[in-house]
Amino acid sequence: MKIFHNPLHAQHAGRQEMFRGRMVPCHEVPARLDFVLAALQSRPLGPLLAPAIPDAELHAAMARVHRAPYLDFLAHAWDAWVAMDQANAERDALPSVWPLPSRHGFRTDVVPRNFAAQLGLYAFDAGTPLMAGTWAAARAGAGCALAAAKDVLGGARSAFALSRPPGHHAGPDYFGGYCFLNNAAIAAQALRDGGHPRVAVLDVDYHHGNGTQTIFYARPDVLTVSIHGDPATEYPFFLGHADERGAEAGEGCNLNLPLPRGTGFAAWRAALDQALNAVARFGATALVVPMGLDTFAGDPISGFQLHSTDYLAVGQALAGAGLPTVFTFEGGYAVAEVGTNAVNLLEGFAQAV
Ligand code: Q9C
Ligand code: ZN
Repeated sequence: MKIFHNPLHAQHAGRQEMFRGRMVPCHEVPARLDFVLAALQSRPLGPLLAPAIPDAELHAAMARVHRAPYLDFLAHAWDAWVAMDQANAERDALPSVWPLPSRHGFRTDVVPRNFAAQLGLYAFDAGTPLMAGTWAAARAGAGCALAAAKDVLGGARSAFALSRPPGHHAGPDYFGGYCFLNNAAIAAQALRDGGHPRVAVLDVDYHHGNGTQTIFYARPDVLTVSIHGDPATEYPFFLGHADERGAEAGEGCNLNLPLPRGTGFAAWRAALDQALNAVARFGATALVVPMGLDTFAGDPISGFQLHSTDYLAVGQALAGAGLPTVFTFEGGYAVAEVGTNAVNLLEGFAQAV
């Protein structure tokens, strides 16, 4: 399994996120990726590559799943933030005002000139700081996802896009949940465009993959499945319920499997079987796994009870789908354990193949 890692990831290093009225240290830190690299050093799964995708090709792939005005906003966000006030150069950008989209007549069709208001138009939380290197890091990360998809299109059984910031909360034109560009969606769309007629996304992060669901919600050619903490109590709260089944031509092509906080491996594993059955019934010819390790019992912001050895079994079960598979790196905030857990999952997959 080739591992496409993002050499620019550390340029995205948020200092603080807003949590319940206070600023707290960011959970989504560069060390997360370094721990995965360290675990891969002692248990190599394949060559480590830094992808170099030509700019035009990368932009075209991002534009397949994100709207042009949003990509343009991200490309210029840091400069616009500093232009508001030179003192902003010392602080990360976070929104503090929102338009309550689709409620009470707030306008989202007019992009405000005020940049703080633009942040609120394009972000859905105040926990996702944007800084000078965010665009470079996120874009290089999308390059990892695209490179992994191309490797699988070239015949590889699997590939891993080892990148941060993560992606599965980012939608067609918004960021949030520590995510800016939806790497899993970019990979899934690249697999479609490369000739796979039906692609499945099976999201195993603790949090609902709201961005990926939304991007493909009306599409019959991409199945999105997510196993996650029940949004009644867990982030992202406003999407991820079991009755969201897809829309229009995509009716029946979204499956949410919310589980209560506190869920242990036996019940989680049963949900994974349900998810894999849906993937098989759909007739997918390729699979994308947004791989979050925040289902781990020791995760500081999540509520499932998986243990490190369980991830070997998760990888083995995923391999049982028998599909060419792209893995993207999503959440997992027990920083010292995230490398072991990620490599356990991937090793379980690789050894089962
Ligand atoms: N103080 C991913 O796992 N809210 N994103 C956390 C904790 C945001 C998680 C609040 C969680 C986002 C990719
Ligand atoms: Zn998560």
